[in-house]
Amino acid sequence: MDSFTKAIKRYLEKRFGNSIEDASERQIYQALMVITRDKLAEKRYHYINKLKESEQKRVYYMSMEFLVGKTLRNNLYNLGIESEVKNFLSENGFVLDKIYDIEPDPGLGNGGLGRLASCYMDALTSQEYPITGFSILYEFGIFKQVISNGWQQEFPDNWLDLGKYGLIYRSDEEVEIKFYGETKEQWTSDGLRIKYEDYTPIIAEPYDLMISGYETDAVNVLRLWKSKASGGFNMRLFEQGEYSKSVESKAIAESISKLLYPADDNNKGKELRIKQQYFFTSASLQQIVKMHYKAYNTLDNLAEKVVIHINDTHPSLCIPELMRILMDEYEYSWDKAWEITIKTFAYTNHTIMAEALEKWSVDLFRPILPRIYTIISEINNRFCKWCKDIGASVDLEEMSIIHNDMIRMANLCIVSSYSVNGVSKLHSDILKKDTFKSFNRIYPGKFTNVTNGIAHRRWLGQANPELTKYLNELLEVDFIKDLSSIENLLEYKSDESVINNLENIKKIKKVQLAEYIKKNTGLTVDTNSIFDVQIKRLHEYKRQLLNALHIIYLYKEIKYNALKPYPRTFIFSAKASSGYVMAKNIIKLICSISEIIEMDPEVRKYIKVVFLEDYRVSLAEKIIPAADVSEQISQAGKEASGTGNMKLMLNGALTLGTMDGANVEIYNAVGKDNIFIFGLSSEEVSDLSERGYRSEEFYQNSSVIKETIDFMRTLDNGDSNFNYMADYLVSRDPYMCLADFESYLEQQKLIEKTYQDRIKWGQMSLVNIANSGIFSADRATSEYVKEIWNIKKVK
Ligand code: GL4
Repeated sequence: MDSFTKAIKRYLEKRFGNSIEDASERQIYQALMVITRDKLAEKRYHYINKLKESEQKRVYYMSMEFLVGKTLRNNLYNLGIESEVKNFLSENGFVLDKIYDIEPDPGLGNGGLGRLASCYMDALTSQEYPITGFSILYEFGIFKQVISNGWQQEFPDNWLDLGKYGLIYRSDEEVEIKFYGETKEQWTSDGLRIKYEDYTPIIAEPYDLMISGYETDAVNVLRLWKSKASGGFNMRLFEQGEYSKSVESKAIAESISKLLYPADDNNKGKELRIKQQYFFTSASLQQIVKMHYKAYNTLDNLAEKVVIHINDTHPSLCIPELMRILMDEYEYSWDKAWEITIKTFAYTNHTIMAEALEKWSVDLFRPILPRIYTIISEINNRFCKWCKDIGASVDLEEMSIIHNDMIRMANLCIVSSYSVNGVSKLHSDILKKDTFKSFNRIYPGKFTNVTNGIAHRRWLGQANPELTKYLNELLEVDFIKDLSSIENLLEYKSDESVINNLENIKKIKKVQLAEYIKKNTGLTVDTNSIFDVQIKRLHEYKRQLLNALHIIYLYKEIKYNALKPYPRTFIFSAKASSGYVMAKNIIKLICSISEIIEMDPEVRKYIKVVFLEDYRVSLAEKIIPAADVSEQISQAGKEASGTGNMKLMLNGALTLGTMDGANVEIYNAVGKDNIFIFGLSSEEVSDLSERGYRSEEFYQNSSVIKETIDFMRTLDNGDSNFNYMADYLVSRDPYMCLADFESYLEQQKLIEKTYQDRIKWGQMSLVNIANSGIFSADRATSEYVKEIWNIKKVK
């Protein structure tokens, strides 16, 4: 530790010519980032040497997204030096929390899928498993959201400006990626060889982010690739005065890693997206193969020493890329290359939403990646032939990789991986029984489940130090090391003083959040009110609209039926993909409700609506510990798992949810008396869909629905979109908000009643915290380790 503080002083002197007394916060920030990074790099050196010596199997985790969150606090916490650094800084007049605020959130992901990847990197590192993440160094991560007059606006997020200090540039490991051009078959004395001509080369530059683990010597790496033109700018054009042309190819090349696509759960066949996918998978595969060959002098044992995990289909071009490298660069035959390939890949599916299952049109794809296209096409031919040979009565319409001139990436992944998993029990069952049922028939045993998990060290240890400290003292077990031991809390279920202490901690977190709300929105919220929270991407299937409809109902009842409900603060935070019009309309609706209530002194005594802009990891860390109610109200069958549900439970919020995704497992863990469940089940949703859902019938047949929607229309003032949304609900309502409305209302009433019984609520909250152990990412990753990857800790 002494050396750490010395290093800070030395850095300030050398870099800025400043002693710590004269340093600015910004300089302290930079010093802490760089010194922490270098300390981790040093640890990494020892760790990687052990790993190399042991010649053990490693995992490479491919993901288009890693929603890393701020790194500095996480690293100091994991290194166990946070409080010393805090004291050292405070002796010198600095507040560590203010230094943390300077760091931007590396927003290299959209939502759950990206955050899951980061939780897994953290958990695996804490457990000393050898894993390397691969992704793209997006210059602009997920956009910054600003709400203006209720409408979402997007602004670029230039996170590298201050975020770059955490990265290490590895100029020695650049690779070249080839796009366009033509492939020619050539017969040589060694047989058929592929010659690739007239291609456009792009360089991938590697940047490493050190991933620290909790109280461990392990340090893993997230490698992020940045694109750059091969050969820089065109000097001849520049000399001729053609300045903009001279840098054109450079600009095109660099556009590849310019920006993260801000769409979650939908797939638009964009050319740049294909380029991004191939860019990072090719760069990563080339590096993996090169390293492996260097270590073993052969690739025959690749599958024994390497697992490549494909996080959703976005990195699926890894598969044909490995085939290409094996055949075109290392001269393997098709059969031998295929044998290695299908033993190397494992694939996780994260969604069954049809619009999110990636498909590429052959016309778009083939010119960009001609060689890769031929390989996919050959994989498909052989697969279809194999199906016929085994005589399986299989449905090739459903299973063929290329169908109607579209390449179906999920099918490619299933055919080419040895393991396919879903992310909750329900989701994995749907994959087997429905979405991929024919595949499940011909590949018995290939499909499995690993229910998601979360990095509790971040989501409890760091986000809620007050609760962590209290539980540590109370339980006398290191539940941060092993979350399963948190179940000891159950012993205190009848201990009123414990219930009171938990309630007091919740209150502290609510006060902190209320301050943030005041500062950022100007709204004053009552910290004695129920904090009812829905925070996640804005998607119709997640049904923020159902939540809004309930608030409109309460408004009507308070205003016209003298209802005096227990006070509630509805807190929303959500980004909408920039092209998603309906999602933006829902944000506008929520903001309009908030405004109307705020203007009405009669109503605002009871209910308030807060929309916090720019949802991101660091904001989630502020909201989650303060939540009383966790809204997990997706249409059943649509949310593959959810992970926010787990984070909220861990912090003592009670779930109000449908039987969807991991809610089902939360229900099983806490029991029916400690959760609020409503709505149609996923089978009921399917049945109703098949029969033909008509929301208008629900509107006509239920007076409460009718009155609420009719009232909603009266709120329209021309600038708001109440009428528009009312029409939408009555005429379309694709996710069946109206079908579930009454049962949702019933559970909301029960919540209100239960909350007022402070002991009962406290006990329910305690039971939730105590049963959250199984949702640790340590548990989830251990299942990957044992059931899928078969790797060992680095000792
Ligand atoms: C998602 C699912 O929508 C979400 O339910 C799940 O928790 C997450 C991680 O498995 O993956 N799939 C996509 S796409 N985005 C997600 O957040």
